Amino acid sequence: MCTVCGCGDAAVEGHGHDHGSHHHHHHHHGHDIHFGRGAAGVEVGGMSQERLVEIETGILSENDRFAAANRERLAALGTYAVNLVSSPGSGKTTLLCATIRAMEGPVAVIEGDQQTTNDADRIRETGAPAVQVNTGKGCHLDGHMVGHALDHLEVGAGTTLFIENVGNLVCPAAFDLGEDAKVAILSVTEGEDKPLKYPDMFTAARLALLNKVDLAPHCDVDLDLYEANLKRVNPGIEVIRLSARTGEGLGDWIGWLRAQAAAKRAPEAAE
Ligand SMILES: Nc1nc2c(ncn2[C@@H]2O[C@H](COP(=O)(O)OP(=O)(O)OP(=O)(O)O)[C@@H](O)[C@H]2O)c(=O)[nH]1
Ligand SMILES: [Mg+2]
Repeated sequence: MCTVCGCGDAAVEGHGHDHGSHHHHHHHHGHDIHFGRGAAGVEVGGMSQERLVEIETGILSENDRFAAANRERLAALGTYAVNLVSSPGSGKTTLLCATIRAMEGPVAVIEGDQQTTNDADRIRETGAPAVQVNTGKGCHLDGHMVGHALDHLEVGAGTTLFIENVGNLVCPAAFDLGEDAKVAILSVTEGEDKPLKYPDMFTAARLALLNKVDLAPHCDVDLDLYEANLKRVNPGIEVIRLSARTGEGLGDWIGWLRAQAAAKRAPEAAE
């Protein structure tokens, strides 16, 4: 759990416990330590597991109320929304700019960063409307922030709303914003083991975009293993390999968005 946001949803959502080990500490050579095996999925010095679960449940249920209101509002407007989550620098903004330039139909963007309006400025250069949300010490967007940002955007039937979350592979996983899908972006330079080391994010995501494939020949990266590790954490996750720089795979991603938005408008027809 981070002391700013209190996130760490393992206990609340009932997953994330015991990632694969039935060994006790003293069975390990090298004295490895795991602080995430209690009911709260996390330890904070001086606090009981029960108190931690209580705090997390309070924060997340409050967030869920705002997220539900956003979801209702977006459904009434006929707007499809994705929440883009990733570590810093995986290419969210670059990919968004390329996506906006390549896709048809209206878009709107909410940009989350601790500081600066750099990313909203980059989005506005494409001609798309964007609202920057600065979180200060906050490490993720929450439902309340997104509700306020929506007040400053014109979204309507057929609009695709992109929410670029704060670059952070941990905390944004726990916070529903009212989106239709979380989409995780990973870049080939980060290493194939990231899904295994930060599983909550990839459990929460419906689609993983494996970005910067143009750099794969320069990295010691095994793309098949990268994909296998994603499916180990989340067997249902879809994966698209792409490059925001060369445009490779961009059509598949835009096709995915189009299909998801169509399924939201006419759920029975999409079956
Ligand atoms: N070679 C290559 N570089 C890329 C690609 N996509 C993004 N980059 C570069 O990666 C760097 C980070 O890209 P951003 O789009 O700012 O990443 P971000 O995820 O929005 O970063 P934060 O918002 O700070 O978390 C920039 O230098 C981009 O030019 C790609 O597909 N290939
Ligand atoms: Mg960015």
